[in-house]
Amino acid sequence: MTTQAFLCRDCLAIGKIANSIDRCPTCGSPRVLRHPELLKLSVAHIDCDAFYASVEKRDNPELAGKPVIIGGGTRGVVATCCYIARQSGIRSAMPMFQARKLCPNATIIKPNMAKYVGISRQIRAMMDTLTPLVEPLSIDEAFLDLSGTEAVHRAPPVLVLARLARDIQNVLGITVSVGLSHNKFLAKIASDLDKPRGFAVIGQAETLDFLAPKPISLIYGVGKVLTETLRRDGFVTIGQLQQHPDEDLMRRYGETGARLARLARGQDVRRISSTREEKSVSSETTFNHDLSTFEPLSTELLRLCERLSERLKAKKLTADTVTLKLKSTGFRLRTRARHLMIPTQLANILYETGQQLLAREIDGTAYRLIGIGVSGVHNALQGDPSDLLEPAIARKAAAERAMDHVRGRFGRDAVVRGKLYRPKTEPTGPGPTDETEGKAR
Ligand code: TTP
Ligand code: MG
Repeated sequence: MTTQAFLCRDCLAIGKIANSIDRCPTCGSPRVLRHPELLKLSVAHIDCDAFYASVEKRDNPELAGKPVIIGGGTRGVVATCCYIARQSGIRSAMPMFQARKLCPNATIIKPNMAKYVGISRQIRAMMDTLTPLVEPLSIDEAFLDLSGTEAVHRAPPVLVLARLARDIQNVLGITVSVGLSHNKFLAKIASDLDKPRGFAVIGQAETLDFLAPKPISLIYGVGKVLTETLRRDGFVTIGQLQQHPDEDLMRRYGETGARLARLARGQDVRRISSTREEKSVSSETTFNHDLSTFEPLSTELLRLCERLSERLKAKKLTADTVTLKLKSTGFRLRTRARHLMIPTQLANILYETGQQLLAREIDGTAYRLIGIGVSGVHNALQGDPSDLLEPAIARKAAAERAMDHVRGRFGRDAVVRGKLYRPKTEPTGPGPTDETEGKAR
């Protein structure tokens, strides 16, 4: 009779169990985790289940057992929906009219961001008591590194995590799913395997076999463009990448190819870095004359994005959230933010994102100030210069770094983008430029 390490997610009993038994020997619960590496793994990803919807259901017991959609705010799309509503095919980002058609009896609730942020902070506080290495990824998910904490907790990471999931449910009334593995890439994949109220483990030994049949789009940073390029070249599953010589992947796709080769084998060296002191960096400028049309505002925006990018590069930082700030002549402030899939330090990406946000704010309002800022700032020293992951971005990154190189040697004005070129005698320029750094929240 062979035995395996087990943990009961209900009564938290831990020990060895015969392979033939699938219930907890202490409490009889079927919610038992078994895995040969269960007591060794220490990198986790935790993600709340149907986050906004779970919070609303918690706060209104009449909604239990009913389909609930959160959305219909300013953008007219679904933010999320509960798992019951998902059975009708509703998904995040779907237009509300389509969601209503799919599930006419769903209760629709407008998002209450202040409430969700409050709960997110409470979850974060609970995580912070377990390890200093908590890295939030978004409002409802975070990585935790519990390596070396066993002596403090007198319990292996798997037990600490199961207890955390149980406590979050008991104290805050919402459920989370946990992924436990040996690196970030796999922990994040694992947390999605068993949702909702899940707990999935991916060990070292099964990493290759686990990844082999999966689509390449499972690899983080592999977006639509890269998936299509790889598909045209005959790569559809991660296994096909595993089988392919690394040198050839590198020859075809450069640095991206080297990353694909490593990630296809489940190798990910990124560390979990706490962003407890989450910083924001921003640049803003006040105009001498109010501006209301896209072109001149966009020119100022480009100048600010270049400055901001310069500072991020100098400090070896990347950021995953871009915020545009506009102040009207009546001193009304508008801020619009966008989360990036791939953190960046590139002026080009900051500018593209800023322009998209700006375009929506051109409605005849006269502005006296424009600013661009980033938050979700990470150290780019170790881990990924993530802008290399997508070939389309990698090309922009290469062009921008070439420009930086020339500027580094011959001074900032050695290369001036056409849009920013201005004869020295030009009478109207921007007013003072303010650059700030501070806490994001
Ligand atoms: P997710 O974790 O992607 O989704 P979820 O928590 O609702 O569901 P799951 O169980 O699959 O994890 O996002 C967290 C929250 O972010 C989500 O509750 C609502 C918000 N959100 C949006 O507002 N728009 C979006 O397009 C997505 C994907 C999420
Ligand atoms: Mg979630």
